Amino acid sequence: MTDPNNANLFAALRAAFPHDLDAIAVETDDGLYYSWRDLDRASAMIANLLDALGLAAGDRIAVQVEKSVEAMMLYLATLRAGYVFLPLNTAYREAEIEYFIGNAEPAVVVCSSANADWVAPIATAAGTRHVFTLDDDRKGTLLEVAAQCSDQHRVAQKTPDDLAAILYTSGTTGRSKGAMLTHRNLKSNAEVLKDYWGWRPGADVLIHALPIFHVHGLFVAIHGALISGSSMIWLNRFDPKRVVARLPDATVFMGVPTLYVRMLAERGLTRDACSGMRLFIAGSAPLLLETFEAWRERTGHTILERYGMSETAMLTSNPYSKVQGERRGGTVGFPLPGVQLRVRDDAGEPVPTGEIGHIQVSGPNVFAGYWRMPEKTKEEFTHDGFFKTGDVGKIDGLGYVTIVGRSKDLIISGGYNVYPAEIEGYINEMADVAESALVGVPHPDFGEVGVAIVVAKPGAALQGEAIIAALKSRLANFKIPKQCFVVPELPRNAMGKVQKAALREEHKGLFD
Ligand code: MLC
Ligand code: AMP
Repeated sequence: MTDPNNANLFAALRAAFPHDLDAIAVETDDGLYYSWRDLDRASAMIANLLDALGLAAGDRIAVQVEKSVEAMMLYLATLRAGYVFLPLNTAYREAEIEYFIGNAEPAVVVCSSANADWVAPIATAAGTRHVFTLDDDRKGTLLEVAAQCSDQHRVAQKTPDDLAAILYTSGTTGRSKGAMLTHRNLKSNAEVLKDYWGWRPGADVLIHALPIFHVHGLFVAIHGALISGSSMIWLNRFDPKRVVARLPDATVFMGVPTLYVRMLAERGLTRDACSGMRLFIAGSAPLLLETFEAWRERTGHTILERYGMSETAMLTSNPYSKVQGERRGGTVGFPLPGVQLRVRDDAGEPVPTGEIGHIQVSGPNVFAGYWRMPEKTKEEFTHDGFFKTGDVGKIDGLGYVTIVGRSKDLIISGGYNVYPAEIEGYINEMADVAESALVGVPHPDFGEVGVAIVVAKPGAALQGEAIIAALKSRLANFKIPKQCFVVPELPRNAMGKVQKAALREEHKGLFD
């Protein structure tokens, strides 16, 4: 039933479903079971619903819903029907959603029924023709309408260059940009990781505890399990106790470093609990060496750290098998097969082995450009076609890549990106504010968090708490600075540029 000449990622995922379609594909932590046949039928029904809307090729399906297996089915259905999936963080508020929907002009918006009263008007104003709801309790208009549709659906024919998804990311600077990912990008990465991480068709069980609106939970985790015909234990929310309790039933776990830090605080995390586990994978933010070592000490397992980004999916990985080398804490391993990764200096020239420079990459996984931003796209690629990641790092003599920092002004907090310019923009708009700076400082739980330093207009009285309260009504919760200080002036260098390094240094011990 699947056509090997179809580049549609769904065709590759579907082809890997086990022969026994009645076997369990997903078990939710609250006791629901979904078979492979359920995934096939439900994705067919939702795909038929999308097809019946008379959408054009390339139309975007924007989705801001709580995590659920049905939300994953909507993703699979979008691929299957050949449209472009546009996932949105559930924490985003009105101004953020207005920007994404206005920019992407989706034909369909799917939101939770709790948010429909404000999301639907934003969508309608942007020209979206169809708004559905989908909740995490298997309710909502999307499923009501899909229930009327056939459960037979022919997978849409796609070329490798057709778009499969758009992920909004701030890239290296400025306002959020939609990274356009093709079926080739996603499929090639899924196939490479299947081999590299030794996925065992039908035999692995992944604990899926990440959100499904970013690369890590949506692509790396879901594709990894499905393309190897492996089942998942599904948690709608990360809960360290529940993950630890389910380890004996699983073989693979993936998480951002915060998840590992929180699991280490659980007494139930023991060698015994992990004895059936094959692989722990970490990424999306730097894994501290102390977490890497504490994990090995406690569980006997060495975490495999890998590195990627929205524009490229996965780029590097520590080795899975000993034959390839050891897993080195503090490094992100080797470029994956098919990925070219190089380090260049400010002038774009190669740097000697072991020296620090800008990381540039190319390969079948590297995105097709930023949505409707050809100029920005051009700026982010070198003349010979390498993407400038905005990460700063080095490659040692054995080929291990280490990320040492970022040239992009980005804070990664608990695995979510926070762009200082965006938050500063909101603070600077406040009536009594003259200027502000947001810097990232170390945090024991989130790795790094934002701290705002604000200067009041002459004569104005400002309170840090009031600034934080005002931001809370407008921005996603993870972007809210954890502290806000009002100061007489910001430190500047001779050129008049705010010295963020000095501010970071001053506040680095805030959360010790
Ligand atoms: C929640 N909070 C955060 C936060 N998450 N603050 C800073 N950074 C974060 N990441 C704050 C909320 O604002 C709130 O504050 C309080 O914590 C409780 O909120 P919550 O929603 O109940 O938090 P919790 O469920 O504990 O979430 C923490 C988390 C979550 C670590 C489980 O952030 C998470 O799932 N992170 C994973 C992100 C991810 O998947 N990244 C992959 C990106 S892909 P208050 O003050 O309101 O109480 C990528 C590419 C690649 O980068 O390489 O993979
Ligand atoms: P995003 O834009 O959300 O896709 O975030 C991608 C960024 O996360 C990368 O450019 C890196 O800065 C960072 N990142 C991802 N994985 C790692 C890692 N293992 N170590 C350090 N930084 C990482």
